[in-house]
Amino acid sequence: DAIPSADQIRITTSLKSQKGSVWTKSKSIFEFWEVEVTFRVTGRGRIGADGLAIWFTEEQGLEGPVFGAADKWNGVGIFFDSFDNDGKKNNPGVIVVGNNGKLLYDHQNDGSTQALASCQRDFRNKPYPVRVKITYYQKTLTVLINNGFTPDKEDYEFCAKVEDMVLPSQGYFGISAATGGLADDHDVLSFLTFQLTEPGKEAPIPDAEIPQKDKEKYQEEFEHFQQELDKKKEEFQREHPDVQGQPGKTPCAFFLAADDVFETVSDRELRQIFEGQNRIHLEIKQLNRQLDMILDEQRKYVSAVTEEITKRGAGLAGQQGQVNK
Ligand SMILES: [Ca+2]
Ligand SMILES: [Ca+2]
Repeated sequence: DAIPSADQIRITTSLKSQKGSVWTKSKSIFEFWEVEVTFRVTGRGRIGADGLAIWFTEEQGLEGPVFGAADKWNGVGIFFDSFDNDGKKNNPGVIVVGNNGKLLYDHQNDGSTQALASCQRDFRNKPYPVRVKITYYQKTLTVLINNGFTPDKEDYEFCAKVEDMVLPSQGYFGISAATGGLADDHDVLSFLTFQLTEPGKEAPIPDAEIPQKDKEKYQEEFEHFQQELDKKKEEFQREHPDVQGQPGKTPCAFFLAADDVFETVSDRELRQIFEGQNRIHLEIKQLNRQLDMILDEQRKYVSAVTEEITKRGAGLAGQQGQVNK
């Protein structure tokens, strides 16, 4: 049910029990690769669902129960799991799950026993889009995240690393998302794939002049339908006239309605906190840089002084030698 628009693709709208996915049209033959994905997960609730997944799989995924895509995939899924199914208070979180086509995803436990690596990050409702950089190089899969606190595109933090990971040599990249009883908007702003080549090795493409990162910007033409969204929303509203506006009858609707009352104020406060944190973050970075410079200066000074002392020591020893004669 992915819905494309000019600058982003809405994988799911914030309606209950939605699924959507988008896949590359052609198989990637890159031995080593990197993907950079920019997305937003937004919802009115303090808790959202279900989450978003980035895939590299042998076949294009069909619709299914694993964050909108099919189970028993062959390849790897990087899951941005919003909802804490097992109640261990470790969501939203990011987990990496590999599959040889036989494993059934353990949704009820947030895949905790199947995770090859994970990190706990709250990627929902951030002032800037969340950026993820996933690198697969010489059997090592690395996940870096810019958590959407800063607009700095290169401000990545380490999230997870899986070594000795064997992935299909060819496959499709994809992104999928799903909502559950609670519902977030899952919007993808960009999805870029790069080929990585070993230093000194030719890229396996006949033409020369292949930069180390071969910019293969994949912008699928999503010719589907903005109108479908409106139609669906209208249908949903017709079928559930009580959800909008009034306090609802189900716990979920009530939760959303209750949140609505405070939305503007808390949103503004949140934004102010985010901006404050961002400034602090930048200040600390600046201080760090200055400290590094000072330490470097000090090192130079200390070594100059040490040199001088050594020289003088040598001179003194020489004088003493003369005196002794
Ligand atoms: Ca979950
Ligand atoms: Ca959990």
